[in-house]
Amino acid sequence: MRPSASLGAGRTAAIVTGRTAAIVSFFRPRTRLQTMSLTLYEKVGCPYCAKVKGKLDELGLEYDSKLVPASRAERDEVVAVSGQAGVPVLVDPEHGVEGMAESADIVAYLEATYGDGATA
Ligand SMILES: N[C@@H](CCC(=O)N[C@@H](CS)C(=O)NCC(=O)O)C(=O)O
Repeated sequence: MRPSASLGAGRTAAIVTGRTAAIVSFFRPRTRLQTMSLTLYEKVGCPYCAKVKGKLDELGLEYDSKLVPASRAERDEVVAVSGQAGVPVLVDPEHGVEGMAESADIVAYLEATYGDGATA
């Protein structure tokens, strides 16, 4: 008797189902279609920015990176979009996000908007 012959029908079905699910998952797009680009204001060596970039990469999202000046006094552009000088700040015109600050909020937003369970 071959080893596989000793498996019950249910077990065999589970294996087939598991493989099918894996194949379906492989071909399913990881991300939703982006028609307008995301912009991330960031600073070199910024750990909060790295956290957001990790999420963008995980979700396979393309984005434009804008490095802010080291001096807070010179960050006119990021202040104009977000009302404050800290980074990271995300802009997502497609969803009306003009300048979202706070890395935790940005990560949660990206997951909710572009993650597997996205409804937006
Ligand atoms: N709670 C904020 C902290 C962000 C933060 O402290 N960012 C730093 C850069 S890593 C910053 O903007 N510092 C002010 C500065 O660069 O002058 C977040 O999680 O986004």
